[in-house]
Amino acid sequence: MIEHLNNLGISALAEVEQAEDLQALDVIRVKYLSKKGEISLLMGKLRDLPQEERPVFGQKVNETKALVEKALYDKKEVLENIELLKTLENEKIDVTLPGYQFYQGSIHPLSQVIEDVEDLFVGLGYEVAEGPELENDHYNFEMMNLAKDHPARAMQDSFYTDENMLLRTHTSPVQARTMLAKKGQPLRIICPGKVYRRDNDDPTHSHQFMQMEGLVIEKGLNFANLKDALLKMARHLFGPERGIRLRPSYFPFTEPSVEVDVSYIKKDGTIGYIEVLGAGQVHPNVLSMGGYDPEVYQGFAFGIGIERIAILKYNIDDIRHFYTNDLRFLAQFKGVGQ
Ligand code: FA5
Repeated sequence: MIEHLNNLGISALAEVEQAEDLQALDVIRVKYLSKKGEISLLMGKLRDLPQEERPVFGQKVNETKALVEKALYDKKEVLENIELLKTLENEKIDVTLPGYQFYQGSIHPLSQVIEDVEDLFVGLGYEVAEGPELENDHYNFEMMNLAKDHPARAMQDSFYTDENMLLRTHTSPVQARTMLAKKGQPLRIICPGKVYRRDNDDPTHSHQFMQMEGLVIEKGLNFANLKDALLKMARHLFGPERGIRLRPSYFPFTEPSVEVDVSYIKKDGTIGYIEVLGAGQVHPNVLSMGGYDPEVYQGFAFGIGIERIAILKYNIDDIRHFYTNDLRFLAQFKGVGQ
């Protein structure tokens, strides 16, 4: 029996020695040391031995078990190290390979125009003001000298949510809100934001577009101050070579009123003009409703169509390109004005 035990020990150690991976090692452990393993089973044979031989044999079995366990433990450590090295080798990072390319976004062309115009006017002492897009009829029309039944309301077909609330048709209601907030103090503001009209979409019109309102109220302002501000803006945006045309126009909230067109080269090479803003001297009624005495204060105001500016600046043939978020279109504005 002792000899059989010795043989088992020898073959177990030899198998451990030859094992090539952790799986093979586990098979050996089960074969010899598990409950039904060959060495463990020898313990069950103790009772077949004479009484006096049992302690010696029992001790021998335990010693053999311990030897095999130790060999398994040592070999496991060796194999684990080999596997770790293999993994490290396989996952080695080649720092010389080119890195992943990250797509770099760009500022939307409309935001670029807004930032550009804001920069100019903030430099001229204007503050940036904002107002809600869902606006009260009172601010959008009435405070702008457009009473409920005023025919000029038809110039701005509107989206009403109920009798009094509508999506603002222009940024002009921010004029009224700011005048009331300033409580008769002189002011210079610009107000960028989205506006909405029931216009049919075409290459130069959209039902949702962006405007930037400007309003200055001070003592002693006249039409020349308005013209000066508009020319500064046109030259800042388009350079001295672009032509500007001021056309007499009509808005209920300004008197006199003008529309400003900027020149562009048409596809056939001739010069065309595109309307980019409406402007004028603030109507005395609007000043009074806003809390200013028209005998003391004068004002001028303008409302710029941001898309129209971007169309001219970047030579875009259809306003709808700005809203479709086609990356091929937007990627062209990377680095422009940034
Ligand atoms: C107004 O909205 C006036 N509130 C502007 C104003 C402000 C005048 C202060 C006087 C004093 P108008 O409807 O013309 O005016 O629009 C102003 C600009 O918005 C136009 O010149 C044009 O550039 C742009 N615009 C108007 N409708 C559309 C549209 N459907 N799509 C894109 N841009 C438009």
